[in-house]
Amino acid sequence: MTDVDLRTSILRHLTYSLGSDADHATQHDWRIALSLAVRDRLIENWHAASRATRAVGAKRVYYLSMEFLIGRLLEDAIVNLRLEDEAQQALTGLGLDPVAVIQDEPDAALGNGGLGRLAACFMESLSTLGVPAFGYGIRYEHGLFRQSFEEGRQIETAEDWLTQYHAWEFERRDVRFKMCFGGEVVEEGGKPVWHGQEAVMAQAYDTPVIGWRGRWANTLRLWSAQPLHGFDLDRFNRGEYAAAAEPEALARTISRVLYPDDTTEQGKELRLKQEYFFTAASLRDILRRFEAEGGALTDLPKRAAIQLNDTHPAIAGPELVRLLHDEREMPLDQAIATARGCLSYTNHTLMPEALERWSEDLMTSLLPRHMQLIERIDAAHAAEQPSRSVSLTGDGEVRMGELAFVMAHKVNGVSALHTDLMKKTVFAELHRLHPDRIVNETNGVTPRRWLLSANPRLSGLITRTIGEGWVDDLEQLERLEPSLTDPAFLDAYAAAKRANKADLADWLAAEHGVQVDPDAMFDVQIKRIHEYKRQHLNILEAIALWRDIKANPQGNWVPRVKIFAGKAAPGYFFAKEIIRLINDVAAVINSDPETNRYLKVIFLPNYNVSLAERLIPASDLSEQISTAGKEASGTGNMKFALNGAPTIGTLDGANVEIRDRVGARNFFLFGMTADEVEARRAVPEHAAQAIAADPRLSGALMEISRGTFSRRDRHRYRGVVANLSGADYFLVCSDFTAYWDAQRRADAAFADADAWRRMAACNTARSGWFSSDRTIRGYMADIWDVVAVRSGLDEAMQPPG
Ligand code: CJB
Repeated sequence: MTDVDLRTSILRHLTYSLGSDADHATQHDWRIALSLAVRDRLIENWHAASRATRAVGAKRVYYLSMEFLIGRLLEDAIVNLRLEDEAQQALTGLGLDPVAVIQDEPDAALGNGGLGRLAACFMESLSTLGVPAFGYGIRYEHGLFRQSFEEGRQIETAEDWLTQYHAWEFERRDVRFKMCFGGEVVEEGGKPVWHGQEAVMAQAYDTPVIGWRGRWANTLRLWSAQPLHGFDLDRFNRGEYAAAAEPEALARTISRVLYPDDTTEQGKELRLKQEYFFTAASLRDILRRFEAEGGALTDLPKRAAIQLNDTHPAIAGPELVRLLHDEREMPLDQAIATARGCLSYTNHTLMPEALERWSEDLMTSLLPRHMQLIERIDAAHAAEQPSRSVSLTGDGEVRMGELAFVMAHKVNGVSALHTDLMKKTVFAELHRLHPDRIVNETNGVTPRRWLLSANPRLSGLITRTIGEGWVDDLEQLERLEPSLTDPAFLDAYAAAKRANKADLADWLAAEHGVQVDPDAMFDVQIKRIHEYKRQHLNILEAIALWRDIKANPQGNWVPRVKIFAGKAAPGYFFAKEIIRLINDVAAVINSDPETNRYLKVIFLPNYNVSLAERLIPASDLSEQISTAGKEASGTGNMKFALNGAPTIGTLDGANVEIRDRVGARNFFLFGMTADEVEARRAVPEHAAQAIAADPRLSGALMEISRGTFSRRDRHRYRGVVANLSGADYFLVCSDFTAYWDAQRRADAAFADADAWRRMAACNTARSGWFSSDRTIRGYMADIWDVVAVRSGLDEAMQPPG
């Protein structure tokens, strides 16, 4: 149906795909009809991309990830296919509100945070660059939980995006594999053979991922767990109604829910099952494709680059060895070398609690053959080391980080600082043994979603100023540099930001009943709630500022709106206390008539990709205030800089590289460095010292202690205060004074409107390097050894639309 205009196509889908008509259609019907009409426009290029890949026998990238935080897909497709105007006209012509139709789509929240969103940006960049790629993951029935607040507390409810018809996926009934767990390994004909005990079917669902201008599309293939045999009719006929459905329910459990833990490993059996389930199904699919195309198995590394996104798919090492050695009779050493030639591993955190370890008992009972192979791999690796200092197992556990490292030909960190710390800390020994294995690939974000689509006012201005080339060559933003001294450009830049802020203020009033002044500074911290990210440092500063304003209400205060959003892992008590504290503080401060012209605090519920798209273009100040050495990279920091919100931040993760690029004068730096953090922790009573030295800090803590924010429950935050004034592992108190000072520098800078808009525009002009297109080019050259296929084939493909 690509031969007709979009309006006709929408109406046809409404009639023939949905069985509805214009008089009765709901918003949902219109949204699905539009989605199908847009989808029609990309299918031919999607097929052409796989034909072109097969025709040249190209090497493919396989990105294995437990999480793909893709958000809404309709607007992304419309933007990448350049259908904005046509869609707008078609919808308004049909009497519909385009924004409402687009926003009717639920977010696909198949991820927790940065790691999953990075995978989604990478998929889009791979398609934009025309690199043949598959993303492999799990089709969770329930993505990340929905968050609401009850008396300030986080309440979690199940997310159910799949209860609505999902217009973007195709079930592939011909792509399904039987996956086994448990059982035993027996010798048969002189070979070990694994007889699994429990089995489920991995069923593939494909979603096309369209690149910029629709020239290329790759596939996101998500596995759903299904029973081998459906419903048990015999049991049903015997009257055992619930039992008849049991096998189905059990099998489906594997792809039922996304684990809501971010950077904390829980060691749950179901989690290991999920990891093995999607990894093994993906490898089987990769081998099936390779074998169908023909070639010697030892050539697999020439045709398949398999990226492990964190350790979650690290079982790929032993599984690929098993498929090659046990099932295809490749000698063990050769199988290990072949697997290593394909595999590479990205580390996303140095936090010890995030590095996965599985008990050997659990591994042996669930994956007995893999446990044997891990021991063989370990022995082969030990034989290479003079001191035999590194082992894949120990204390009854299998170390997945070490396993991934040993089975990968390249291991990468996600920012320069993080990669450096990897070499010095968690992987120091392995780095000594394999000095060429660790490389750095600083993260990036896709400019199509995070600038072009999320911020049409700013992207329109940029395009009017330097043309449209920046969209897939983001470093062209440098060409804005001469305009940074052009008052007309800066006026237009400031007007775009002001209009975005006014939209946000309207939305806050309409949806959340809070009034904010669009001329106040919008100071935004949005990310997972975690002690290392230090939302509590931010709220302590808010309390101190409130007290200062109260002490001098006639002062020359710079009005601020502090906006927070983010979810805490349901089992992470302290993070949930931070959420409650922020909500409690907001309630008191926002209702204080003496101060609320100057200071408001808002915690928006249910942070997700769509909320980020709404907030970032309307932000003035980006809070990136983690304890140095803890945030591997950050990617929100890049989105803010690109959208003209200068950072207040520590020298952590990619902040370091952002500051290098935007310039020290356009970045509010504060706090200890990673080295200083280590030294400071060793100082006895460091928190007490810091509190004694800063009356604002002690005043803010005292205010919490005396119950100002505790409603009827005076001791509510006793634990929080005890933590901060005691061990204070994340050094909130020790960094407080420097943070306060940096905030006042930000106030002074904001008060000079001309200087501020130049600073904001500088951030945009100098953030072009943080495109995920650049990151993917780095992986292609340093890790995958793949080339784009698109070039030269564009002509042969269908032009979009
Ligand atoms: N990260 O989101 C997660 N989950 C984890 O389990 C471990 C790390 C984040 O990954 C991002 C992408 O690399 C980083 O930018 C971020 O610093 C890190 O916390």
